[in-house]
Amino acid sequence: MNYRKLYAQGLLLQLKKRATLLCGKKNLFLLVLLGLHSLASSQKLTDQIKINQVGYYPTSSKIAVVTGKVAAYSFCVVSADGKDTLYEGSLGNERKSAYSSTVTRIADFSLFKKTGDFILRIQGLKQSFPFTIKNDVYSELAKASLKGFYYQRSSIALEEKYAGKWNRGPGHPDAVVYIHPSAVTDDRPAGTVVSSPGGWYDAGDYNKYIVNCGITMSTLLSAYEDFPNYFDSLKTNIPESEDKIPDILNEVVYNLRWMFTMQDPNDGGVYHKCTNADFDGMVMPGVTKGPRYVVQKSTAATLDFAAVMAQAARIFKKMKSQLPRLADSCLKASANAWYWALKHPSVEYDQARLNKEYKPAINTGAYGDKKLEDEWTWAATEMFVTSKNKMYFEVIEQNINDSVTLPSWNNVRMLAYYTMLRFRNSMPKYATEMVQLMKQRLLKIANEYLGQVPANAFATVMGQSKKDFVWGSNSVAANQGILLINAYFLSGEKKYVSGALTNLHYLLGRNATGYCFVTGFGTKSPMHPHHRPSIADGIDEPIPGLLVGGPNPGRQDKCHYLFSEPETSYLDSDCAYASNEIAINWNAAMVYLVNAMEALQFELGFSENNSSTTTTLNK
Ligand code: 9MR
Repeated sequence: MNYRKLYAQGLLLQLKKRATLLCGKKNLFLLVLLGLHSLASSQKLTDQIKINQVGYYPTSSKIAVVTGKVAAYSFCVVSADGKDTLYEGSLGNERKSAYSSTVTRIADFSLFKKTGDFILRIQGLKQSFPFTIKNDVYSELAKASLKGFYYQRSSIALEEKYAGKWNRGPGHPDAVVYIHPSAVTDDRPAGTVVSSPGGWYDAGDYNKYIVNCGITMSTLLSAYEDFPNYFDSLKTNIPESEDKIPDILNEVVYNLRWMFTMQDPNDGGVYHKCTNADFDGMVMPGVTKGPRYVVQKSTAATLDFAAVMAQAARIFKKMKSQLPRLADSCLKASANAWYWALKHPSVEYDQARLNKEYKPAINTGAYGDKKLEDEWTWAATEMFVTSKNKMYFEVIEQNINDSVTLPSWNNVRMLAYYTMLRFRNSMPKYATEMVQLMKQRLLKIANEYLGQVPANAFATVMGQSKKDFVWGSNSVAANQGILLINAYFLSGEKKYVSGALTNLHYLLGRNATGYCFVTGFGTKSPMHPHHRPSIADGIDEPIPGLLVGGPNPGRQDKCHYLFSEPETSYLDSDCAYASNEIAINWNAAMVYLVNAMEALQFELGFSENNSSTTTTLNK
């Protein structure tokens, strides 16, 4: 989608429909008064009306947020051709946003249930970006976010029939990977060569990191465990789409097979990452041919690996005819990793320290983590649920009093909660108390989120705390949504999914920047993500389906930002890796959130089977 082109198209379209001023009503008196000049300028699009640029389900809540001072008291929903005003509503009172100087007024058109393509109009402003109301409104986005992982595949060529105009050659075959001096053992001395092909590139860079695969794989596998029927029929046009395995799992297997190569078969320990010494330049995969290394094993990587393998084992156990040995291999790899971790309970990957000791220095992403209690709990949980072995339960119990918060790549305790609670009805008696405790804690967080929505200037769960605006803040929004969906599983209460939906709306445009944060979707969408293939492929549009990092007042990239407040410190420039990179862990959270909505829309009454005939309430 080309932002500028759409603006121009909007202008043209609207010039044709010039008898449609003031919320689209044919008002001849006003037409005469305003004349052509003001007509043209008033008909362009504005991002001052923050709207979900993809759209809304017919019977779900529908909110847009107007930012800046506006004199009007009302707003209108108008047909996309500008002809018909279909709904009029009042703007809410002015609110002051907590983490920027933005002032907002809410336009709530939840009662408008007609399906089709629409715009919003507010007197004195240009018109909003267009949006759609229909069943399955996020279905393309849901598929594209998963397809985003296909575009991240390393080592293989992306063929045109799957990748369209973003087809490309292979890159980083990783058939020859050196054991970095930091990783040398007796069995694998200096100069040893191993093979570590496949897997996904982590982000805008071309390296592959085990720790970040932890939360990423878990989020995708959990999406499958939570919505198996939905995902069983979801196709994303990838090379494996014709096989008998759901595409989400086909995609997961592509990375899982790489993860196996990262385990040292001699001792079960897992290398922290497979990497260049330095980040590649802004070139296509395959252009650089520098040496690749696996670096020191770490306890965090090994425990994350153990957790993922244990979760994968119980899922692939049910697919023995399609993937005969995979589940057994996962289980074995998981146990071997666990035993390595027991012998090496706190080996940190401290890149700065290693660089003082070993050459070449490694300067790619560190994903260093000092606090490992959460990794222990998570690995033990996945292994407990898969094996039912009480030994793992006892490890979970050891840290049960530690606090639990929203998950991120280095904070994985909540992933353990999701898994324990998913299987709460098949737990042994001795786990009852623990399950209750986990349930209470998760619901407490969910209730706090919901409690603060009314006070939020954008009426979202996202942005209630300044801490939400970290590097990768958009994944905070998506992960809050996932937590709320888990609260729904526990309680059966729709309000939690409605809360999650506020954050999907945030990600798709109802936020202080006015951006729809997924490439290829919305009118005002990132065009210049910090993503090497998108920069180097010579194609104007970035690779689609990728969630950018989002506002991050830290601005560690030192690029020239136009705005610096927490909610607005986002820059659509390929320089801006601190707010405009893409990453597999962020995309996985998007995959979960948007696909969960598609899976739940009818059960929750956000969509109805006959909603296309629903008429509006006030017209
Ligand atoms: O997502 C990571 C973020 O939490 C850290 O603050 C940041 C700096 O260490 O690194 C981010 O991860 C990057 C990784 O190190 C390398 N690949 C790109 C990742 C996304 O920016």
